[in-house]
Amino acid sequence: MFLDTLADHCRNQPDKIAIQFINRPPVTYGELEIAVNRTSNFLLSLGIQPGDRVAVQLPKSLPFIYFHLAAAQISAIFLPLNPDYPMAELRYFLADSSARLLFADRRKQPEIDAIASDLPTLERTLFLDPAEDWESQIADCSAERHSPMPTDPNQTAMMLYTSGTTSRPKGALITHGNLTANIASLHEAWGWRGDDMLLHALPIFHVHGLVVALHGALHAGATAILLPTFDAAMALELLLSRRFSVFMGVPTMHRRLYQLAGDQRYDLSFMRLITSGSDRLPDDLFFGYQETFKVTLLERYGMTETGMNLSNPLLGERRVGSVGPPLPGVSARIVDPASETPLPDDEVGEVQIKGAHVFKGYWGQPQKTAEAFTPDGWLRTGDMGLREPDGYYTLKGRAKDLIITGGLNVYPPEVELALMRHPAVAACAVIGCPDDEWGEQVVAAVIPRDGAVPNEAEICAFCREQLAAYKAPRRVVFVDEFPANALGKIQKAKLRETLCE
Ligand code: MCA
Repeated sequence: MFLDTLADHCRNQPDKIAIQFINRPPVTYGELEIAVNRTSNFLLSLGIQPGDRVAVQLPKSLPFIYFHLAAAQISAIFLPLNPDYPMAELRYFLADSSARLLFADRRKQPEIDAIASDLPTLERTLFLDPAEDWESQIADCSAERHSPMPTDPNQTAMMLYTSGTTSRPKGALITHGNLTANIASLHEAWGWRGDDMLLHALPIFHVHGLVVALHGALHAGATAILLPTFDAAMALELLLSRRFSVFMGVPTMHRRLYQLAGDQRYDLSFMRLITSGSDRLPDDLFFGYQETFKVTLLERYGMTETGMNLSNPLLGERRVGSVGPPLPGVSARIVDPASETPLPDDEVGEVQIKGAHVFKGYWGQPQKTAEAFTPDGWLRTGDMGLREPDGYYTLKGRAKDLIITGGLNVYPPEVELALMRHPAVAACAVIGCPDDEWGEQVVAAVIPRDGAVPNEAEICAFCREQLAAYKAPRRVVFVDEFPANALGKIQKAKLRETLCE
């Protein structure tokens, strides 16, 4: 399993650097093992049992990584939360998951203390300053492992919340077996090596940054250098230092690097792997990157419920606009969305996925879990696509109305719910409008209440109090009515035509 491979690296190469935050002291594999064991023992001393949910809402930091690995090691369920979630969202995730323990940023203590009384299952919140030295706080805990490593592949390692177009966010349960299967197939497909150096600039509360990037490097016994947040100028300077062999990003990050380069030409061809994912890679960026950096981006396709499914090859053609063939151990098919019968090549249908990497279900939602799978066990991704005769897949659309901005999914109903709480809003509809930098931007169309004089900035700010910043509308347009079909249902495609510039 993934944790066993990591333990082997810790034993076999204790002096090698495992992770290092930029401009901070490095952490070797030997030190990582000690810190994770101490953190595990700390969690055990708090009474954390297998299956308990351990929530973490901290910036990208060493303690975050230790809590993650330690929770997984003692068979607890790690629940990472975006530091940007305001209290309304945080309260929902903590209540729904009935987390027993929360690690949070000390700066948020007053706000979190205020919601804690609504959360009877949350026994304890520990506040940390992420910059402070966590290791010294657990120096009294034993550096030996005192609990058996998880051996059941069906044991849940972490849960990650994903939204839906019709429901509140659901906790996707990712097992140790899922993580192990996914990382093994990526290891094979992307040729991870012990001497790889990863520049890690992604957030680590998602599968992309946590599993694909960080686990990828640790599973290989390689070194990950982490930026706490993405800074294009710093990332470009580091990439040009010729130290790195692997870098992973979302199109918005690649767009910023490309724009930063301007007319300059750079040679990053010494890097063996630069990936793009979480949103479709625009063709102009694919070609522009090639010209500017002498690198062909490798586009791949994944989702929270599965980790990575499809990927352009490391060697061989990285095809523009395509997400490549299935990864080793992954089965994919294209079906007619109505009958769910497989379609011939080149015909567009729903992408369905099967494999040991596919999650086991949604926390406490057997009905939603059942709906996610076909009777014979294929995961319904909700994404549309086609298979070319040579086995490459191309995505052709996504679950109805889903917006992707900067590589993050936004589901309009969540935003609409927030907007409807505003006294000046009589009705609203949220859409994504194309945007060069972000892929899409969240735009709200609002019908004001009679007599109300709503203000765009104030409505945006109102949403941000309830929603993470990336979900809040960037633009609010006031309208008298919405385009609707005969049944009165808002036609969002028409709305996009009129409102997107
Ligand atoms: C930040 N902001 C955003 C986003 N990120 N708004 C919309 N969409 C976003 N994604 C807000 C900030 O709060 C800020 O608001 C304003 O935009 C500008 O912030 P800025 O500093 O420019 O942004 P940033 O902090 O540099 O972040 C941009 C980013 C980031 C680096 C592209 O969004 C990011 O790291 N995205 C990667 C997401 C990711 O890892 N996705 C994987 C999930 P204000 O100025 O008003 O305060 S999907 C996944 O895991 C599956 C498995 C997969 O296939 O990968």
